[in-house]
Amino acid sequence: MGQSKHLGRVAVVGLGVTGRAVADYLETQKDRVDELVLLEGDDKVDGPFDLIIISPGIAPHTALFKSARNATDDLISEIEFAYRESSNRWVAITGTNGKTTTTALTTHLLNEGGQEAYAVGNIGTTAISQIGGVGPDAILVVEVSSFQLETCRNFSPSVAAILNLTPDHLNWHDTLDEYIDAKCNVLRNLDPGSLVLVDAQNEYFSRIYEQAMLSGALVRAIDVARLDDDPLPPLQIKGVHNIENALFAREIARWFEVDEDAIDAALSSFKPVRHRLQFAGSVKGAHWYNDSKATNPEATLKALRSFEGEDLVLLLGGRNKGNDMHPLATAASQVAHQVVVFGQDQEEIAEAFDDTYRDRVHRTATMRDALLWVYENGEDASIVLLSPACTSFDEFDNFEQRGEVFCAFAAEHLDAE
Ligand code: UMA
Repeated sequence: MGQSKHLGRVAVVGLGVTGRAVADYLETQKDRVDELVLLEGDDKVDGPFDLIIISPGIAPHTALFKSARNATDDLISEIEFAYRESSNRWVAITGTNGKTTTTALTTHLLNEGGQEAYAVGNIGTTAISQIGGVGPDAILVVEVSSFQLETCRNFSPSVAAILNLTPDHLNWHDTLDEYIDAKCNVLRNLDPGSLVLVDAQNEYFSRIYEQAMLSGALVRAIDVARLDDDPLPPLQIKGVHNIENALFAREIARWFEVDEDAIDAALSSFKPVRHRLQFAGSVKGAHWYNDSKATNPEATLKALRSFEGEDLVLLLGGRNKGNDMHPLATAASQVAHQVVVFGQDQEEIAEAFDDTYRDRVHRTATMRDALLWVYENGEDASIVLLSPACTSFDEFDNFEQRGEVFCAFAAEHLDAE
């Protein structure tokens, strides 16, 4: 806990949510900083620096990242920096999908169980902006992305949960191996008394389990197949993946000694996170769901699995992050009867769906057009699902805005009660 350590010459690279929060924090620590340099975009880092805090969106293969690496011996993420600056206990939640819900749910269970806990990290609130205002016993529950883990060095959470892992972000990490390694970075510095939770159903389970065992911490496998032995109370969040999320969150709450009654009550009172299979209302007899947070095919697939047996129209598209859409197209055909593809990469996506769907693939220029198309042509559907499998940046500022537009459209056309 180096709260009073002299920081020397410091650079903050990337000035989005992360960079600005770090810069604000450093402003409050002026006596520990000799010089503060803020950089982004086409800038190059010209060192040497004692410390560089780099934003998660800047990938290791970029010139900016490489120049930062050459300019210091201490290139770290904002999570690592916040960890060094705080003396709190941390719970790290990582994985490909389900991180945000599990982070929010874990925080809810701890708070309802009488503990002071905060949800931080990739979920949207930076850790560094919170550490000054929390009590000494507070628990920081951090949703941590592979981008952030790549530049963690000493980060040692009390609990590390690795939810499912599937190929994602391969335009940021060079290979799947690197992606898995970055996720396993969360295990690197664990104390023997800490807890690791891994997903027993995951494709890469044995590899992750092995690494977890090497960490020396206590390792537990979370297995949704054994739910009958230890059932959950009724949940407001939908889908098998949310059962998995709830099992992880419950195990973490138990580890912090929240009592069973409080856990059950909190599991039942937890409401879905916005933009994550969020019910937006009934329009012309169909239930409309906003799953705008699904920015990769695996997340979309998970959403689809929640609706097996329904007559579903799937809305997807936007800007693809380099993912192969063929496996999604094949799997989707079990659930989605029609597909509306929109946005920048619609050609590539629609082609992947054409083989299985033929004339049941419809193309529209934008998501807004897709909504109108469904409204006019989707009469037979019981479910309308926006789960884009792509980022939103071709049409919107972010996935939140995309989801809000979807919900606003549904709200305007709601069936009478
Ligand atoms: N920038 C460059 N060069 C680059 C890339 C970015 O200069 O090559 C600059 C941009 O000009 C901009 C800044 O860096 O000024 C943007 O930083 P950023 O892209 O790292 O994003 P932040 O605004 O700092 O938000 C980040 C996370 N974003 C990413 O990891 C891409 C947010 O997660 C997170 O909520 C926030 O920190 C707080 O921790 C979003 C996300 O999309 C939700 N995450 C990915 C995901 O969930 O799939 C990992």
